[in-house]
Amino acid sequence: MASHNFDYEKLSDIFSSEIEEAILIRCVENTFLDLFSEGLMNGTVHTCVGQEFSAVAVCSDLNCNDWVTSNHRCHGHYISKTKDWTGLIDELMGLESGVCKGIGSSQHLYKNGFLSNGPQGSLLPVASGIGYFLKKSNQNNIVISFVGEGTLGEGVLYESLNLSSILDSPHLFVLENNLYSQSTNQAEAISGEIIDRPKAFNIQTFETNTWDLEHLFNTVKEAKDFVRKNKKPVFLKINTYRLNAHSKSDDDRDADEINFFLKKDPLKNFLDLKRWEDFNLQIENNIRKHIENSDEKKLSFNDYCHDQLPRSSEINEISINNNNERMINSLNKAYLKTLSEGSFFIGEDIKDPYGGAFKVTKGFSDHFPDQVINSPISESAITGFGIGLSLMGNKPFIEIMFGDFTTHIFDQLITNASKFYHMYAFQCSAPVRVRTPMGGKRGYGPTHSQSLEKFFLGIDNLLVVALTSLQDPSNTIDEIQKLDCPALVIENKIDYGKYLFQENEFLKISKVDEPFGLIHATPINGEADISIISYGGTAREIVDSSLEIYLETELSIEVFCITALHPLNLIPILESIKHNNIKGVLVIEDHSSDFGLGSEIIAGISEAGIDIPCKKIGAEPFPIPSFKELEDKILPTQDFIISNITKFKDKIYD
Ligand SMILES: Cc1ncc(C[n+]2csc(CCOP(=O)(O)OP(=O)(O)O)c2C)c(N)n1
Repeated sequence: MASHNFDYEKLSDIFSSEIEEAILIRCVENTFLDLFSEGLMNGTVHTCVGQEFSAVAVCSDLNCNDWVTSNHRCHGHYISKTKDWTGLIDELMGLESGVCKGIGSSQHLYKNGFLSNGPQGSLLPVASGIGYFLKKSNQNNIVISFVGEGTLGEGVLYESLNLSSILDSPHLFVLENNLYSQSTNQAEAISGEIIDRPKAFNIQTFETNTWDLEHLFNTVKEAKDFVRKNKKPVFLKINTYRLNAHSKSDDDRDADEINFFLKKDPLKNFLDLKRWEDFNLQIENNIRKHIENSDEKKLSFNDYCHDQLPRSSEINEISINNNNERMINSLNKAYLKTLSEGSFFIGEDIKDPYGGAFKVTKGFSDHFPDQVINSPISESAITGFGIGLSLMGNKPFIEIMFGDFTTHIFDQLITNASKFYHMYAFQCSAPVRVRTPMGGKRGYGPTHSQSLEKFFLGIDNLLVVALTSLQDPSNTIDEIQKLDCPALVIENKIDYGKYLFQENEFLKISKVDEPFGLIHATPINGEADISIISYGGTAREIVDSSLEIYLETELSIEVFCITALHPLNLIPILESIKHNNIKGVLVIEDHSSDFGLGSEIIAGISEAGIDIPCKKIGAEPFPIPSFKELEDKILPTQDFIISNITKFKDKIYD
């Protein structure tokens, strides 16, 4: 529609406060470009010049408890939702007075129900979870997610549309269609009609643009009212155009095309009027004064460098007395307790009567029907959804049916859960818990038998815990629930059916190092020759095999079973090895041993100056075959362990 069709004088009266906000956004964006070109800012910036009225229409009149998630082009959304333009400027200038103390800068903002992140689409399932929580807590609030049309290429967007639709999350998806994804014209990236996509999920759609302001404001209001009233998702497509480069100066678009949109830009047309020209100057002046008077203070290294992971330094041995029950029952009871404390459980096929592929969640939905959600096969989205719930104060458990499928959740754990605490300057936490069974020895073959934990070890601010039937898991799960960091909780398929360990005539076990309790199995008679370090179901197998190991190798073993794989506290193990005259250390892992936990442990022993033979063994480095004879040769079985210890013995007594 050509610009002369609109009466900008008349529109000035109808939308005066909205125009003021749009001018403020444009001035702030232009200031950022100036500061960058003067070398006064670090990193990058994506301005929304040309798109401002989208932000103003969607965010300017929200309730304070409504939520907004956004992407890399988030400044306009942020200003409209929070009105905090000074905090935004300070943030991009890297100042402690910035909304996230200068840590997040342009793309990573968090304040009063607003959050943005750079990786496209990653916050959509988080928003879905936030919306669901708002609805469940009977709040008449909604959540809004902004994406660009380029993000239609991301799978998690469709998982999120589906999840929000199925669960009736009051979630407004706003697609800002500016025709380009960075340098790519949408004709090259998008097939079919955009608006048909949400319709396939039975989601109500609306469409408008940033040139016809009356249509824009009316349509946006209708869309928001629909979400609020019906507690259902809506998809709103806003056609628009960015007048600046994608980020600072990268623009290959046709100059005639840019000029065409410049002429019809409503803000440019308003700024041609004296009234708005004056207002613009006043805002520019305010911004300049703010920058001139800004406090130069920056966050210190010491104030930044702390995380939420449990670190213990006390060595404290307590004996373990397990009930005579199966691991699966103790797990079931321990998790049931967290339900009684309010946690949500989300996963595929977890509701009764099925109760989960391995039956860990049996009985949960019967007892707590409102807290147990059967999900679609959408591991990435349900993890994001759980992160959304966790931002709202819940400590939910997400079940990934087989550990193998944790490959799908990598992005949510790294991009969102593990980072939120730091990148949003300690203003929020994402205590989501992902629980999953790892491991083979059940013939499930190459994609249902893996132990993938090594890929998650060392992710900053992510707790990784491996449960084991050597001890009742309830205490560990209680401890996890006290923490505010995200956690990956590894169960083990072959461990589920075992009875919790009862002291045998050969080994006694105790717990060292609260709170998670490194488990120490020591020979009842006499001292150990070698230490074996392992975790999870494999540690249980080693402890069960201790007599056979002794009879075959004539070596007396002690076993350390590590519960917290990350953060790894080696101090009690190192102290014990030093003081008990241990002659060698063998680390046994479920996965192939290259670049894994064993490498870390042996590095720790070496760094501590303990000069004894060490060896790591694990699965052979090939996909795990299904048929038993070959699976037994690939995974660390009792025979394999005994033959390795025999070889290791020669090395020790060389
Ligand atoms: C997962 C992911 N892949 C790639 C990028 C790099 N990137 C940043 S912005 C962008 C274009 C996004 O286009 P669109 O979603 O249409 O939003 P617009 O920039 O047009 O506002 C790309 C590819 C990213 N941030 N995240």
